[in-house]
Amino acid sequence: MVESVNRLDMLVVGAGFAGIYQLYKAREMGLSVRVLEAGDGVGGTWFWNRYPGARCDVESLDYSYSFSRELEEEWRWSERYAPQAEILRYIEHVVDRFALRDGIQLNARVSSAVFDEARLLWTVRTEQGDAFECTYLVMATGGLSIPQRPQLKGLEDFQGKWYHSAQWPKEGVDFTGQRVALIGTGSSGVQMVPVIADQAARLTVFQRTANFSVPAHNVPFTDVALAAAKARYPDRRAMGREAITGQFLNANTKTAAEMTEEEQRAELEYRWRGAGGGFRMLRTFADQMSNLQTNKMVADFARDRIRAVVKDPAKAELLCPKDDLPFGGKRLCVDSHYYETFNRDHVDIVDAAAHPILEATATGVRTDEREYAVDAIVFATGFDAMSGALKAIDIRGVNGAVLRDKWAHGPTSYLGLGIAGFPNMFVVAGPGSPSVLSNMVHSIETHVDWIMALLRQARAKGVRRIEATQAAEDGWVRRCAEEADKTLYPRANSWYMGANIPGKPRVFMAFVSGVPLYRRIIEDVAARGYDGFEMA
Ligand code: NA7
Repeated sequence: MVESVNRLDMLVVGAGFAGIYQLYKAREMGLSVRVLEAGDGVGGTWFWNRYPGARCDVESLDYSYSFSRELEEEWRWSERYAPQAEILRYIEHVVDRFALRDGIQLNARVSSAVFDEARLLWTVRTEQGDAFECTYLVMATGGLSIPQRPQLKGLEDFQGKWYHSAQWPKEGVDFTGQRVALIGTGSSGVQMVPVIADQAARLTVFQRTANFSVPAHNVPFTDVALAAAKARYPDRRAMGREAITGQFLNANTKTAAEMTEEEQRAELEYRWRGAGGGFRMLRTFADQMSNLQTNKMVADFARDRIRAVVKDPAKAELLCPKDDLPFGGKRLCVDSHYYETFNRDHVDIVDAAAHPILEATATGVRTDEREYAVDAIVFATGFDAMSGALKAIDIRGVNGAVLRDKWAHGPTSYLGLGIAGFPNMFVVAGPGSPSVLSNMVHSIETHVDWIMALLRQARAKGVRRIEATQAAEDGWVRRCAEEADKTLYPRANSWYMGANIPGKPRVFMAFVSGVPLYRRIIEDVAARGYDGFEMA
């Protein structure tokens, strides 16, 4: 049988925020382009993560595309923090509004991508048996798209139902009257707890590490508030661009030492409640992610709030993060009534560090202490973050070099955008960039715009092969490590460090020094004619 191969200028892997914008921009430039998407719908993260309470913890006005003023004007966000279903509707709207649907192939999980040096083409294959050839390959595969679940002995014998937060059934799950075990207290678990508690007869939360969570202060938008916010949209976007996380958080520019105790207290209070909320707490003091003493001040404040809310002192102590975890070292959780939920009689917390879950039984889960009889098990146990999605694909570059092998000791790249040995392949919002520490949509737009400018210039100059040099990549990897080492981030066993996956190399995978500095760096590279890239 002769295999039919589709030839395109560009293939994009993934139809989340990144892939959709990449498609839009590639079409604008007149490229023939297709997006391959594993799911049977668009939306990426927002397609898969349908668990109860799922919402974005970056404010909706920021966590949205900025490329179209009309889109900004016409879309109506209902709340300060948008729920999953609304974000998915927004993405669907964007796809229709910009007539992108015919460029997206669903149910197409990419299994391999192989570079042909002689023809300067990538051959991309899907698990479903399709094959494509393309000049440019853009990996828009997401930082949190490979769900991670502990290999729980006996799960196959469990007679109830079990779920993973990122593989949630489309039809939803009704836990009414059920006894539910929830494993994991990262952002997903923290969002789920209050909602499942409303339905379940009993909710037992298995916590291995207590993380910090701050109140979202989520509110519905009134028409007046939304109109006022939209009138200032360009300013808001401009301030976001200059903010370290790509969203305006009213960062305090003073270190703790530059403030009186009274001022410190007022700053902490402002960020915890009222006009604050959410990630503003990460910007309480300019030095909170570099100075242990300052960080401890924020951490102690947060622990005091937990103790003030949770009435049972034993539960409160368990929910308080330990001293060795810096505030913000693991990604900060943003919640709506998480701690309050533990005041409900039918909600309990189990110390899964002291008493690890050993196995599932036919009727529940067993720790080294006792068995918990449950009807359902919910895994909110996270992802093989950042490098997982690219390592899941068999990517082979120059001379058959395998990306998985190259990344055996941790992901490496130049600027997070290009990888030596893998010409004409670009990564959007991947490791080596600040994206996972930022407003992801902002970082995605920055990356795609940069890639398109590079391709425009390459085409104008007749360049057919673009490849990061090994020296440039080595320099960038060093720089990322040096920047991270100036901070408290590497102290935490976070998914930023790969620490949540047994055996995964322990390296800090993001560029930690913020969106504005990163943008200046990549713009300077462009201005110097893309130094660090070989263009032939
Ligand atoms: P996270 O943040 O990686 O959280 C996963 C949680 O699951 C975390 O509390 C883990 O504990 C826990 N976990 C993982 N494996 C186990 C086992 N075997 N036993 C007990 N507990 C376990 O994933 P999320 O989905 O919540 O959030 C991911 C990102 O999505 C989030 O950061 C936002 O960016 C949005 P640990 O801390 O490793 O001890």
